[in-house]
Amino acid sequence: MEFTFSEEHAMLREAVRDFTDGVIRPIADEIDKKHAIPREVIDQMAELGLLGVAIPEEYGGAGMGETGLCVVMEELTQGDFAVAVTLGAHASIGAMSVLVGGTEEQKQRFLPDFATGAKFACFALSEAGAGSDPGAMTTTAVRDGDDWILNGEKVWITAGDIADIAVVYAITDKEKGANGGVTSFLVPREAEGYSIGRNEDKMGQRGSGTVTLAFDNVRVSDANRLGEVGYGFRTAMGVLDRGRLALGANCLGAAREAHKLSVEYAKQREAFGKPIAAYQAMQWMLADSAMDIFAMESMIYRTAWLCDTGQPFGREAAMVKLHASEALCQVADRAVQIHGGMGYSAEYKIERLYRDARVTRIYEGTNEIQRIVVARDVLKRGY
Ligand code: COS
Repeated sequence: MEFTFSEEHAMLREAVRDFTDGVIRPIADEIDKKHAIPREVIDQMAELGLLGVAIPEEYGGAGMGETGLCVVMEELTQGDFAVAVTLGAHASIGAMSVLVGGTEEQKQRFLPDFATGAKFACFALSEAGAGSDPGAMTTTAVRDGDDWILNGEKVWITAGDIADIAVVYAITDKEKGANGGVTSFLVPREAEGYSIGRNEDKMGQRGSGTVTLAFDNVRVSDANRLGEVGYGFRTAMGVLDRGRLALGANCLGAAREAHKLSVEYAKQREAFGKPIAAYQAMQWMLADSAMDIFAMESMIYRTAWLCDTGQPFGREAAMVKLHASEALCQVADRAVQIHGGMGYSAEYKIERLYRDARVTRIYEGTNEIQRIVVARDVLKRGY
């Protein structure tokens, strides 16, 4: 048993850390306030190879697996959650839809452009009436000769504002429902009838675009149907397994940052004539956060190893998502408490970290859904 990162993964971490410190940290506050990530940041991440970090080398990516993607997510999120989650929309669930559900021809056609960032992808599954229960979606795709005609509306689509290609999940057989009745399509943004709605005004992660995508008689070639007809739900679930794992790594990064700032503050801030770090009340909070971070890290990288070695990891990914998001919210809450009034002021990073953390218990499948995934698997496969 070994608990070390490979040399490649260690070098990747160093490179992303330098990028985060040099490029993202200095503008993170501005990204939050202006609700926008400068395009150059995305382009620089593409130049660094981060957009294709988990795409296999044979398709033009870095071939560093989910472990590599988790390393990238953990480091980037320490600088800014919105930047990391934007990368995730593309690298973790958008492009991954092709890797998980695409044919060999589609992998060769789409992944090289996704790897370089020549094309940016997003993942369009949720609808206003179908969030936790995506099988209840109403977006339809109807066959018309060599094409499909898509109609419907997707909501809460991260990076839908900048994506060149949306992976859209649609009903192709209403009778069959989720299992067998959903198919996914690669839809280019220039397609006629494709429109991008307003950017959601969110509590946190405000720099990332969260938009509605509407499809009004959008014609999509059958060549852009992702995998088999009726396999869309399975593809979505397989992709979300990866998305949940990568989100865990986001939570780890954010928790590390909140904890680091808390330790520094507790050592420097004085009350009753000594640093507050000298008081047991503070020490217990710091100890609990350190423990949470250790547990997150252990779960995340063990699950990434399961994925990268081709073993089942869906249950573990759901546990990672559930645990890491709950733990992050606890760590962020303690960080505010340790910082006192400073933690509540928008002038300090802790306030943003606290706001950014809250949605992690909701998106990528609510934590209530994660418990269902875990419980079903426990009852099916045992432990
Ligand atoms: N990997 C691959 N295939 C999977 C899968 C997985 N992890 N989980 C389910 N499937 C497939 C199976 O093939 C299953 O068919 P079988 O019963 O033959 O095995 C089929 O999908 C249907 O699965 P299930 O019956 O479990 O579907 P449900 O409608 O009951 O939904 C939950 C299950 C609730 C777990 C699912 O709808 C879910 O994850 N919801 C949350 C969605 C979400 O995360 N949304 C946020 C997206 S924003 S990025």
